[in-house]
Amino acid sequence: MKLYSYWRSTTSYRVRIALHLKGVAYETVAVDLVAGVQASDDYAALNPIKGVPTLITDEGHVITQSMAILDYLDHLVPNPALLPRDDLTLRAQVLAAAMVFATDVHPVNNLKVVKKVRGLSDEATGIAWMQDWMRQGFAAFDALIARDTPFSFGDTPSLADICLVAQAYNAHRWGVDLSPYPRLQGIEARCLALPAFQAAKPEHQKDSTS
Ligand SMILES: N[C@@H](CCC(=O)N[C@@H](CS)C(=O)NCC(=O)O)C(=O)O
Repeated sequence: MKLYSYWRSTTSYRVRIALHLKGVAYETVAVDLVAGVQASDDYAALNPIKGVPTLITDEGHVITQSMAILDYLDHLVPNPALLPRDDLTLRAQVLAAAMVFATDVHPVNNLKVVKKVRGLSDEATGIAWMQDWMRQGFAAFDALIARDTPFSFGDTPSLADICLVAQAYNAHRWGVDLSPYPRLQGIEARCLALPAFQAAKPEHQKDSTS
């Protein structure tokens, strides 16, 4: 498979984790978001909303939207499962926690949105904007997950953990203190101890400039 990805993109990070967890071989095509490559005609023809990631399947099909790609991968390679299959309530709860980051935090903190906020105000306001949405998201996620499991909902990482780890990367990047959420810090550490999460880390990508 081919993954159009940017090393620091949290949505790309989510998909990289899943590809590694499921042992799917892929090649990375780096999309330089800082240079604006996502808005080029060639890339927009693949991904009309002009964001990463985009997955090209082995059959040559194009899949956009990180959550749709994760769903595809979870069905293509069922084990390890990213979402519970038998317990429908638990499945919805895991999905709901993941969506705190995927649909409440990420969209308002996306590069193009923060650029607009900065344009209307200044750099410091843009950073405070991101920090505020992240803090609200971490507090909500912390309240939604199970209380006494190694990962957010069980003994193995789920979609919720994938979204948490990617969002936590952005929190570290933008100076959001996670110490008010010791459970989330513990889960992040347990995830990052796993080879799949290590391989997917932004700083381990070939387009990393860190
Ligand atoms: N909802 C989309 C969002 C994709 C997206 O916009 N990703 C960010 C990087 S995390 C991006 O490419 N931003 C480009 C921009 O804002 O110009 C997804 O989950 O795939």
